[in-house]
Amino acid sequence: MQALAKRRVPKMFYDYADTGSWTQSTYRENEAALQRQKLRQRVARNIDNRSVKSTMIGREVAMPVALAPVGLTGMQHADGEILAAQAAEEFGIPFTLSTMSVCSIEDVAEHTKTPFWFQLYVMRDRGFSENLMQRATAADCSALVLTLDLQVLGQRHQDLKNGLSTPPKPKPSVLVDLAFKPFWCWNMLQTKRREFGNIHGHVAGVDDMSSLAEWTNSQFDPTLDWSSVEWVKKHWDRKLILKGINDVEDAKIAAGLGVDAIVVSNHGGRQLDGALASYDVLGDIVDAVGDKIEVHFDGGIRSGQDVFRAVAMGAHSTYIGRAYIYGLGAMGKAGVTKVLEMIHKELDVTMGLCGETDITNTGRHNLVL
Ligand code: HOC
Repeated sequence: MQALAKRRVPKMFYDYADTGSWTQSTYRENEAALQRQKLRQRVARNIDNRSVKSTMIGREVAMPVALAPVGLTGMQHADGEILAAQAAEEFGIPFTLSTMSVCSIEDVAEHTKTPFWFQLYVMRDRGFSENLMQRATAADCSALVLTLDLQVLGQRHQDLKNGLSTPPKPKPSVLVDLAFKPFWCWNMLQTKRREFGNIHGHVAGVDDMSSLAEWTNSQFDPTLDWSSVEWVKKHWDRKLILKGINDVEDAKIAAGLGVDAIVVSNHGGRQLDGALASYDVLGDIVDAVGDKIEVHFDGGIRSGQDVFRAVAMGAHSTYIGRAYIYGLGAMGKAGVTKVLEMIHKELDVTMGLCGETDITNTGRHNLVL
């Protein structure tokens, strides 16, 4: 899927999803840390009738996996957010729409039946963020995923090289590249959605790609602090998940704020390069707050084995980002479904070969520690 997505999606957008910040060490470590974790093989146990069904903040899920919020998903494939949301809905797992999506909250709500989750950035313009929460409420979103680790944008060298800057500075090579991406171009020609749908038309004077990008970049709020979570709670009365916790002390503070879950995450290695791989801090965070709050995990998952590793380490459930983005870029909705089927199968077989029949009963006894 990754190879096919790379062939089909314009380099500028493929690279946007598939790179990290600065030297990309944390981006690479996220995957490597999971790979290092060895599993305990157990034999001669009856592993008939296996189940990987679980729950996430009270919602039943076909497996402990949700689709993570990913900015500009609609540039990997036309209408990408709608297609991914539909694939998740049919599979029975949650979809999270990014504030920085191409399709708007309303677009996704119109094309799905199951309530999805909405990821919020607290912007300098608090009125705008408040309005986003009202729109998410009106669209029946059942949970808000509040991202805490992007008060300023990590420097992504590859985006700058590709001209994906604010404002965008596309190079002539972008046009040459497009000539080799007919599948992507053809699909893009069929849709009108090519801008930040949650922002476009909702902010005065922000009406083209350049002003959109510039406004957006100026809006990430460096003053965001723990009191911002209290502010969000005043405007959002449904489930609340805090994303971007990569430190035990932060996890303890977050767990004391009366939210429903935290997501151990370093933003896929896109923010603080040099930060610990999410998996390397997961166990300590689970030990510190796992009895008080659901601990979710994001960062480096590329297979069902990785989902198993994270759940066995103590994560209640996981998120995939790039893994489904590859499927989307490669084959649209069918590609996302295919990725979910692969992960489900890998998770089921891995669990069985570790001697377990129920994902909710797995734990550190399944890991070589
Ligand atoms: C100027 C737009 O979560 C990412 C996204 C958010 C960044 C949007 C930048 O790429 O990590």
